Amino acid sequence: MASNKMILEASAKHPQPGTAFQYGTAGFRMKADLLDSVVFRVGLLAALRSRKLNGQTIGVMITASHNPPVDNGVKLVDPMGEMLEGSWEPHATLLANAKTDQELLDTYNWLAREVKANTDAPAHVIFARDTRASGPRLVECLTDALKAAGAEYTDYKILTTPQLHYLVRCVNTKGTQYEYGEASEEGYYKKLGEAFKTAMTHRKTSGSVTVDCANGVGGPKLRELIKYLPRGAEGGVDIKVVNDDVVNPDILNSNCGADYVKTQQRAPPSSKANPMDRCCSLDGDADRVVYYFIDESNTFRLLDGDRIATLAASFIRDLARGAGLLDELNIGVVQTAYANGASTNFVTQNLKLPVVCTSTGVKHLHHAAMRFDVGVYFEANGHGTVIFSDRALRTLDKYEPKSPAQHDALKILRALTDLINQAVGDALSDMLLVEVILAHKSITVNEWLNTYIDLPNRLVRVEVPDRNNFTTVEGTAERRLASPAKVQQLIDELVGKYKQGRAFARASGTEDAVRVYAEASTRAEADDLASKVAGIVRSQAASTA
Ligand code: NG1
Ligand code: ZN
Repeated sequence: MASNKMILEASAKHPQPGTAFQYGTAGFRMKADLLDSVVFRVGLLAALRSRKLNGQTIGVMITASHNPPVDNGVKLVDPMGEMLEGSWEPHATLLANAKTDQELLDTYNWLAREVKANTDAPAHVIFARDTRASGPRLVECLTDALKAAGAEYTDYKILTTPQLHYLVRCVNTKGTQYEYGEASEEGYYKKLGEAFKTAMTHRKTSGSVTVDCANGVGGPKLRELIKYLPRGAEGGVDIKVVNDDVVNPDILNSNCGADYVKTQQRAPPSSKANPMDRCCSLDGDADRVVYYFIDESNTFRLLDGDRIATLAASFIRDLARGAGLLDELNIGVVQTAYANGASTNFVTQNLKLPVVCTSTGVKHLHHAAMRFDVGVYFEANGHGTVIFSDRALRTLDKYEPKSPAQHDALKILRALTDLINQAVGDALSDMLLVEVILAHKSITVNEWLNTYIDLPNRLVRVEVPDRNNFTTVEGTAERRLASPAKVQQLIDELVGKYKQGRAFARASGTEDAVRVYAEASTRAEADDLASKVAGIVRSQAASTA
């Protein structure tokens, strides 16, 4: 039973450090030593959220993903394994910013009344953390809150972010017609392993795949997953695990991992890959993956989230056609404005599938993907998944194939619904998906790359006095600025001068900066456009400061 006194006493152990916090795209994320009070308060909110949702289980993940080892973060997972509902993000911010223990308690009780949650009703919370050194301390902050709030909880120790999302969904669907899987870490490996085996029937991968695990939680978890997968010789895959040192927490995400590879446009310096070797990198909590290789002229070649999305969309479309279901299933791709224009053209013109563009942040993509029967969504940085609607699952379930070829295609499609994490983008699951597709299409990474040619592009980070001065026009998926006045007009005039030019600027949701993206028909033009738009942003930011 929760009591005001218990909350006050527990809160006194975790005072607010006088910092202003905001629950953003990635939850709360910053230097770990500032996070004790934040994690404590997130614990209170998790209990409240569970109570509001009739005692359904809420997840709390402690991780800072691709950020440096000194950082940490915390985010909430809703009952079906999706991100916290947007309307609750301000509640998290409000609790995190209460200055004193008494103000926190008052805010908590006010919030409970506001959302109509009975603070004495049962509450269930499960949580996990990545491999960061600050994790155990933050877990104590969390459990202090859960005890004080009278919530029942289970500590799943160290997991990847997508594994926790999987568990939340399993727990909440147990015993229903939507039962997602066995609610245990082993259940996760078994589900992926079996689906992979089925999807690989009569296929084999060529060579091996080297997986850089960013020295994060993905390393030990991938090693575990491998035990459930057939090897290459058995019609499976040979996986070489590298950068999987989690004993020394200081090397997490350091010179390796998906974020390094994507932003530096190069393989980790430690890479021993030979030309044409298939490689991929996970990020620190294993919810992102990007592929790459070194080509025969020793040039680094990246296959990012856009490439995974186009590969998956093309494969699923072919399977749906093969099964005789192309007209039954509404398949679509969801991207953000950062997706390379060539990938968008490939999907609409070659695959003849619809593309929807949303604001940055996977929750927006996930939401838009839910409007399709099969929604493929990826951010260029490698975070994404493919979700199947209930209608799609029912269609696949009851369909009677009319030929052996239809039977085979249907079998693979059904296996994909289990292989692909339906709750959230999952690097381990996405990596197996890519391996399955490359094996089915019998293509190399080079052939995958040559499906279409990317437009040269450049992403620039511009530091400004106040990024909040940069607001976007509603309904444009952050592709047009509403303020500062005139800035969009200046960008438009400039873009018109470049062949295949496209550029936009928006305030980052995770850093104190404005990001400028530009693409054009040549490298020189893309670079020039990006630097000129950055110049406009800088001068407009200065004149409004
Ligand atoms: P911001 O800082 O809002 O651009 C970045 C990434 C997003 C997303 C979030 C959360 C880019 C251009 N932006 O958002 O894709 O992943 O971080 O981590 O990569
Ligand atoms: Zn991540």
